[in-house]
Amino acid sequence: MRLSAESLRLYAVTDRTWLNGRTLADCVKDSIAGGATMIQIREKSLGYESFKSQALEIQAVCRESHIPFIVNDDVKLAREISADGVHVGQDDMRASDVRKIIGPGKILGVSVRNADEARLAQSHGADYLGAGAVFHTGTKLDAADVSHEALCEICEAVKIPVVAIGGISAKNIHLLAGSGIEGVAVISAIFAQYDIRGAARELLRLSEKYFAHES
Ligand code: TZP
Ligand code: MG
Repeated sequence: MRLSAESLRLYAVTDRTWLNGRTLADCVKDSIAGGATMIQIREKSLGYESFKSQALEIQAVCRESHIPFIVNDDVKLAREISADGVHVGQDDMRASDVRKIIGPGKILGVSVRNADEARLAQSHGADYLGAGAVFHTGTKLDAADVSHEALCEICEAVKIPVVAIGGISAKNIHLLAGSGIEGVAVISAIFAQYDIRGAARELLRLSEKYFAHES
């Protein structure tokens, strides 16, 4: 599946912390019903087999909705189950090595914190970048801060699309307007909500308002 700017408008990244009796697949379905445009499975506490079975369930949900399904960190699993793509951080496998493993037709996302990392990731074959944390987040405790200025520099430095991540909610998303991002990647503002569908709907509305532009 090809990556479009629209796919990056509301990138929902999973976290099983707030399931409250719901299944992850149901939460993902709700997020898509609300308007999530791309899904990443990111589950740091699951062993390989559980991660794989969750990934297969979420992949089926994404296929039904025709939206890209991305696996966090685990490049081999992404290849094994033929996910639409994989997302790696600066401490994971090098983007150029990931690209060799997944091939040219898959989506490769890379987390970056500054313009140098952004340029390097682009030259290593990244299709999109995740830049953050742009706001304070309780979800990733070791996240580095990316200032508004640094976010603008990242967007300026590369031709590939950039999404912001970290502490983004309906209350602060407007502060990212004008930075050059194509959309937002969100965990708790969707998956920690009781009304996942409503939360996603409002975030998509705001993301389209601030980041959809003729390109
Ligand atoms: N990378 C940088 S911040 C972050 C990740 C994975 C966590 C984002 O979670 P939330 O709940 O949207 O702040
Ligand atoms: Mg990682």
